[in-house]
Amino acid sequence: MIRTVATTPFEGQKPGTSGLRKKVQVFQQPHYVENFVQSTFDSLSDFEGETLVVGGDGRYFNREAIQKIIKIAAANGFGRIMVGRGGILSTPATSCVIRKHGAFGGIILSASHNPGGEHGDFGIKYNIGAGGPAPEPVTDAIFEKSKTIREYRISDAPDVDIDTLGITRVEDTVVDVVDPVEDYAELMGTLFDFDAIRDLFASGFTMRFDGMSAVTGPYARAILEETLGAEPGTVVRGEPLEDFGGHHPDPNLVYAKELYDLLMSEEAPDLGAASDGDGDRNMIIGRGRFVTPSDSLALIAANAHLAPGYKAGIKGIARSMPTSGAADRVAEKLGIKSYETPTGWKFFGNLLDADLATVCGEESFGTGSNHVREKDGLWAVLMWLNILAVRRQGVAEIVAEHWATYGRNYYTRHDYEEVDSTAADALMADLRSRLDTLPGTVINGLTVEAADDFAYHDPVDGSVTTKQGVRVFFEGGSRVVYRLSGTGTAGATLRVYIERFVADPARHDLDTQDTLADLIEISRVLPDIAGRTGRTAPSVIT
Ligand code: VG1
Ligand code: CO
Repeated sequence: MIRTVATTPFEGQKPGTSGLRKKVQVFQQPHYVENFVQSTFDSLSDFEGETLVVGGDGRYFNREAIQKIIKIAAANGFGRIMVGRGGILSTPATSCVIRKHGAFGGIILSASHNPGGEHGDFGIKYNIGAGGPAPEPVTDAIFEKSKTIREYRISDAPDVDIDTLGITRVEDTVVDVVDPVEDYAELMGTLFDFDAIRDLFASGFTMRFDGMSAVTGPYARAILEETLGAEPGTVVRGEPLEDFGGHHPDPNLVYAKELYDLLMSEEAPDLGAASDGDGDRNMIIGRGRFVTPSDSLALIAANAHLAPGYKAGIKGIARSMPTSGAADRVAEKLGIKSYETPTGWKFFGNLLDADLATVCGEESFGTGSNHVREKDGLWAVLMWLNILAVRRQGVAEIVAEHWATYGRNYYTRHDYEEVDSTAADALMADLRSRLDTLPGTVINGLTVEAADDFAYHDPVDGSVTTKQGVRVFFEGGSRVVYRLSGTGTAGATLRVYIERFVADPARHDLDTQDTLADLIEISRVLPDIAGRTGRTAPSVIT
C-alpha cells in the first residue's frame, strides 16, 4: 500500500559540488532521506512508468537508504528501478547504466572520498537521463522543494532482496537487481585495446591497484585480473567495506601513501593506481614517478588516439578552473579548443553532450571522457594501460617526453580543513574586496598581473555561474587560486591551488614544493591565513 506521510522541512538540504553530503547521523534522522528524495522527485516531471537507476559505494547506511528510495520511487510512479546487486554501483557505472538502458535518471549514494562508517559521511546525488550529475537549475529546484515539503509518498512493502539478481515488484514497479560490473566492463571493452593490454601483462608488466576498500575493487578484479590477465593479487583492498577499513578512501599522496612509497621503492611494480570511495577518482603512479592529475589529463589528451575508442581524435579538452594549464597546451598543439569550467563534474555535461569536449579532468584526481557523464577512475587506469601497451615505454619516460614537448606545470594543492566557517567566509570576502587593487602590487618579489573571481559562461546553454574562486595571476605565468570546498561536512575547507609553468627541460626534475616555495609563502601571507584561521600550515598537501 502507498502511504502519504506528513513531514516538515529540514534546513540545509542544499546539494553542494556533488550532491547532498552530511554526517551519517544527519541522514539517519527520521524523514531526512525521505524528504530529500521526495523533494528530488517533486522537482522533476514526466517520469511516470520510467526507469530509475539506484546504487551506491557500499558505505554504512547504503542499504537502508536504498530500501527507502525503492519504496519512495515506487510510490511516486517510476515503472522500473534498476539496483546494483548488494546496493553496489560505482559512480561511473551508474552513469553507464543510466545511459545504456535509457533511464530517466539515477540516484547515487556516496560521499565519495569522505570517510565512511557509522560516524563518517553519507551522501545522495541525483543524476539526469544523460547520465551526469544534475545541473545547477535542477539542484536549486530540489533545494527549493526541500524548504516547503509537507508530505512524501512511500510504499509500505517489505524490504527488497537486493543481494539476488533478478526481478521483483514493489507496488506496480518492477525492481531489477543487476550485476554492478557487467555493463561497465562491456563499455570499457569497446573503448580500449584489451588484446594489447593482455599482451602487456603477458610480457611481465606488473601493477598494483589499490581499491582502498571502496567500490572499485570488484570492477578492478573483474577487468584487470580476470579479463586482462594481471597477476592475481594485483588488486589490493578490493572488498568494499562499510567503513573503508577506517581510512579515507581518497587516492592522493596523503591517503594512498603506502602505494606511493611502494612505487618509489626498489620493489616498485611498473604501474600503481588507486581509486576513491565511489570509483570516480584515480591516482596514477609510475615506477619512481607520480603523475599529477593535471598532467595525467594532458597526457591522456595527447595520447588518446592510441586507444580504439578515440582513434579518430578528440574534439576538445575541458578542465576545471583550478586544474593546471597543462591540458591547454596540448589542445593548442592539437588545434582543438580547451574549456575552463567551475569545479565539479556537472559543468562538463553540456560540453560533452554538445560534442565540444571529448576528455575532461579536474586536479582533484578526476579524469573522464564522453563515454559516460561522470569522471571515471578505472577508465583513466585503462587509458594509461592502453597507452603503455602501445608505446612500450615506462610512465616516467612518457612523462619526461611530454614535459620536454610542452613544458612542465609544477602544481600543488594545499587544503586547510575544518577551519571556522565564519573566518573562512571572511577570508574569501576580503580577497574579493581587494581584486581591483591587487594588480601591480609586488608581494615577496613577485608582481601580481591580474586578479579576478572566476565566472563561467556556459557556451551551450548560456547560463552564467559566478563566484567560483579567486584567481591571482603573477607575471611569468604563475597563479594562486582560492576557493572553499563544497563537499565537506564539518566547518569549512579552504583550498589553495598553486601553479608555476617552467618551459626549460633542464628544470623539469625539481621538487614540486621547493619549486613553488615562494608562491606557497605568498599564498599564505596574501590573505593572512594564519591570522584569520589560526593555521600556519595546511592539513593536506597534494
Ligand atoms: C571536490 C573536488 C572537485 C570534485 C568534487 C567531487 O570538491 O575539489 O574537483 O569534483 O570534490 O568529487 P570541493 O568542492 O570539495 O572542492 V568526488 O570524487 O565526489 O566524487
Ligand atoms: Co568520488
